[in-house]
Amino acid sequence: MHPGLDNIRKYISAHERFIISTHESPDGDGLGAEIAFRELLLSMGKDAIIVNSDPIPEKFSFIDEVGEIIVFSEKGKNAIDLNNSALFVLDTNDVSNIGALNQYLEGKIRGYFIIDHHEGGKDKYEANFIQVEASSACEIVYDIIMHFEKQLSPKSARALYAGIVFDTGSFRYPKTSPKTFRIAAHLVELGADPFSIYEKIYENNSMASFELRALMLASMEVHYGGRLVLMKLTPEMLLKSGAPFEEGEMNINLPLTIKGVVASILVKQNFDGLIKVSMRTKGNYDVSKIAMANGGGGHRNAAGYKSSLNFEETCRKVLVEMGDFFK
Ligand SMILES: [Mn+2]
Repeated sequence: MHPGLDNIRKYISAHERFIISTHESPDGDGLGAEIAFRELLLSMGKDAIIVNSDPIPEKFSFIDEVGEIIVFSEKGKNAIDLNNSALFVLDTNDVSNIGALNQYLEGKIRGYFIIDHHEGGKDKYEANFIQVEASSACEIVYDIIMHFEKQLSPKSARALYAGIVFDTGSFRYPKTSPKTFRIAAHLVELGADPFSIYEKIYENNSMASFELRALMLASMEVHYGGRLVLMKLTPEMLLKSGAPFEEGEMNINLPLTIKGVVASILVKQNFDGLIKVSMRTKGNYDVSKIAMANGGGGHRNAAGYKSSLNFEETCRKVLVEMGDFFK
């Protein structure tokens, strides 16, 4: 049995009223986990509300079927009962990642408990429920619900399935395990429809986001014998396409689908003028070191930093920095 199960049992029995939250820019996994987890707490006779600092991105709005997720704001504040409330943090191991809500709750609540599957923050493993082998926070929440022998409604089954599909890239990413498929099978039995959820997540792009993608692909430069691709995302492209910056950022993963490409660089600028570099690699190319040397951060295969140079200088500099990998 995972020690997190005992931790969570104690935490739930010590409190009556809970606030559930997830990281800023919430994704399918965090949102799906919140919906099913709230149902669990309610079924145990507890009071529980979901409050996020950021609104639900349009593409994930289908997960909140009955509109139970509160967005933190002046209005949202009134819905939060701070008396004896305790916080659950889902899909991030750092409470500050839940955004403005965290600052508001600081010093006012009884404590927080993390349910997460990200690496790092090892000091938190003992007191929370952190399982880095899990494909998703939804997988952990499923385990918790089964452990307490509670029912999963079709609504929660759909929410958890959507989260797992999103966080595993449709059952492709490395943490997808036989267990992930067993859980998915059970969720389908309970009411999740794989085709309809796939359509909602992957066949729901706006025309504007496609136009932005076309502009970004047209900016593509191939370097180091086809091993590295650099793309640009500029305010001009955002204006021309009408798509939001966040949708452009996601295109960084596209070049890694090209045979032989092991590194994708995106130099990006939003309307605020700030220039940022994002780096993604496959295999043993540690870009976190380049990010840290420039005052940024990240992981071995995904990292970034803010640049103080102009746009073109930033592109040249990161190419030189990446060049060390391809000597
Ligand atoms: Mn996740």
